[in-house]
Amino acid sequence: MTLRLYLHPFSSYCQKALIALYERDVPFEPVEVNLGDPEERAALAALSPPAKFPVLRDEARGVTVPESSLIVEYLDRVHEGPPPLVPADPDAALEVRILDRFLDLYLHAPMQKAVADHFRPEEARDGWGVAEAKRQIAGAYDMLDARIAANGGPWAAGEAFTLADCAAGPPLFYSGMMVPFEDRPALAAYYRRVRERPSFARAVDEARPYRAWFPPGWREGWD
Ligand SMILES: N[C@@H](CCC(=O)N[C@@H](CS)C(=O)NCC(=O)O)C(=O)O
Repeated sequence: MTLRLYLHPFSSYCQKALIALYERDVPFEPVEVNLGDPEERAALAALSPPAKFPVLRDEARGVTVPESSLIVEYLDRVHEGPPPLVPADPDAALEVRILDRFLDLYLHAPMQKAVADHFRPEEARDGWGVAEAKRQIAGAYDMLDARIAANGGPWAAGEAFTLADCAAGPPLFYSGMMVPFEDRPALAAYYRRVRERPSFARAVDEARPYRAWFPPGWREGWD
C-alpha cells in the first residue's frame, strides 16, 4: 500500500481527510495513533513535528503531507478518477477555500477548545474561554447559514460536494451538541444532507466505538 494515513477515527480533522479518501475511493492503509503513548507520539512527531493528526505518507513518492486541507488537495492531484474536491475553476476553488479556512478557523478551532476543556481536571477548566468559544461557534453558524443559502446548495459551495463539505461535517457533528444550530434553516438542512452522505456516515460509524469517551449527556444527541 503506497498511501498511509496516520489518524484516530474519533478525531474530527482525521474525519475530514477520511471523507476525501472515501469520496474519491482512494486505497490507503489507516494507521491508528494513540497520542497517549509516548512512542507513538514520537513516531508521529518524527513525521510531522506538531504531532497532530491526520498525516498522510505517500511512500511511493517519498512525500509526507500534514494538515487536513493539504491532504485533500494532494489527493486531488495524485489520485486520478472521481472529480476533484477543489474545483479546477479558480473562482469556484476560491469559494471552496474560503469556506474551508472559515470552517477550520472559526468553527473547528473553537469547537476543539470547548470539547478539550471538558477533559481537563476540574481545577484547570477555563469557563471564560469556553463561553468565548461558544460565542464564536454561534457566529460561525450565522455566517455559514447565510453563505450556504447564498450559494444555493445542496452543498456548502453550491452544486458540487467539495473540500468545504469535508471540512463542515465533522466539526458540526461535535459543535451541535454544545451549541445547537436547528434555528438556522439553511445550515440545519445542509447538515442533514452531509450527515447522510455515505463518506461522512462511514467516518461517523467508524468512530462509534469511541463514543464512550464522552459523558452520557453529550452522547445523547448523536445518531
Ligand atoms: N490544522 C490541523 C489540525 C489537526 C488537529 O488539531 N488534530 C487534532 C485531532 S482533531 C490533534 O491531533 N490533537 C492532538 C493534540 O493536539 O495533541 C489539520 O487541519 O489537520
